[in-house]
Amino acid sequence: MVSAVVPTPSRVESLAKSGIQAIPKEYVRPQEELNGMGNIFEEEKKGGPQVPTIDLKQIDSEDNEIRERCHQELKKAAMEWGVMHLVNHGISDELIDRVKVAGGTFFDLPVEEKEKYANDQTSGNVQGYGSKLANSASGQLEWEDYFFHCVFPEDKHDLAIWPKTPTDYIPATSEYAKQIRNLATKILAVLSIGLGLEEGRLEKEVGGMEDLLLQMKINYYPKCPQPELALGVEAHTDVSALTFILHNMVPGLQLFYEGKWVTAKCVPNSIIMHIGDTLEILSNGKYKSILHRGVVNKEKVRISWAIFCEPPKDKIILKPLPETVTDADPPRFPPRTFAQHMAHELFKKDDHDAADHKVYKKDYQDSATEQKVFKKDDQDSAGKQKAVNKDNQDSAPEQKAVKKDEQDAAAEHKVFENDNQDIAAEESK
Ligand SMILES: O=C(O)CCC(=O)C(=O)O
Ligand SMILES: [Fe+2]
Repeated sequence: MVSAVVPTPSRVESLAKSGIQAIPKEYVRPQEELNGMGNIFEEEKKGGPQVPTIDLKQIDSEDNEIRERCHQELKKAAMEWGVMHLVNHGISDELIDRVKVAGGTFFDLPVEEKEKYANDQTSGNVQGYGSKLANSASGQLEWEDYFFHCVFPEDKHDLAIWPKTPTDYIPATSEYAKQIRNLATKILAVLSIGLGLEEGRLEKEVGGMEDLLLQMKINYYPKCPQPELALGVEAHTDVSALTFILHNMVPGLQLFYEGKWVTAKCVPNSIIMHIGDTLEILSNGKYKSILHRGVVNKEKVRISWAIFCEPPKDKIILKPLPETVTDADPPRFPPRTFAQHMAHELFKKDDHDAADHKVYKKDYQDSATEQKVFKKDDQDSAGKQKAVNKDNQDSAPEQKAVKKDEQDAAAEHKVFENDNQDIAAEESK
């Protein structure tokens, strides 16, 4: 007997290539999330506040005044926006082109070839080729496929799971990761000085050369027949210390700045850098981790290459550094390991209590009350932890994978996938 059930392609690329004119309902975001989502090419041209561009040419200048000016600009952007375009970052255009060609060539392979690298989220392994699976919290999906793997340090990356085609993928991506790692050290030094700390302090606080883990996520956003209804990556903050992003010059990144979605322009030869939650916590909120999302379009495939620089999951307790705390500015964040922080982000997402959603919204929009917010979070967290554990036991495989991922540093993007559908919903209320 022929089954009447047509299997839904699990890859967004296959769905996009099937010629559908309307996207399946799982990809249609709730109305509240769709505010400010006009045509991304039009949005990119708009005036108004712009993501700052920081020129790093003088980051190491021997001239104190010139060096200082560069450091001040970086610090200001980290405090006001928490995201910036870095230019003259010291990584050659040739190497960046190789990374983009390698990732692009891999994604040009037929889906069946890429499936050989498919991850197994049901067993908690998110490394490899994947797409978001429906989760019990919302059943909502994202209009993207991705490739996710650890790229640094070398003793923690598993070359066996990296794409073998094209042959330049491994050399180009490894070399780029090494250079990003060195750039991270320089940036962390400037941000340390910006807080009045010794220049090596933040580097040490996030794990140093041995323990800071760099994970690459190549986001592949196929053309979408109804881009005004979908999101490539839903609204989230990065949990990392720093994130570095390349893209193929197709607009799509939006930042939630001063209550409005701002579209990042495509700046040639730049690397986008985000301050993540880890540095926001260590600096007691002085450096910002900005809410952002990925928007899709009808005309062009978009690809971005994000490298998340993450502290080790259990070794370090993240909390505001004593030097960033005063009587007038007490700790805004309770002590948590990185794994606990990721789990906490996850429950904020999973919690259907309307009052808690308001608290979440306040986290991002009202720094004056942030302190109270976290106090309340802490009082509630014991109860919530139970709720989440239970959720994970009886819900879809993906959520189980996420639970397991709390023990697995590869989890970061799972948190993205789960944590923020509700923030965007909240902010538009
Ligand atoms: O595609 C982008 O520009 C952003 C993707 C992103 O935010 C992420 O992967 O965390
Ligand atoms: Fe992100």
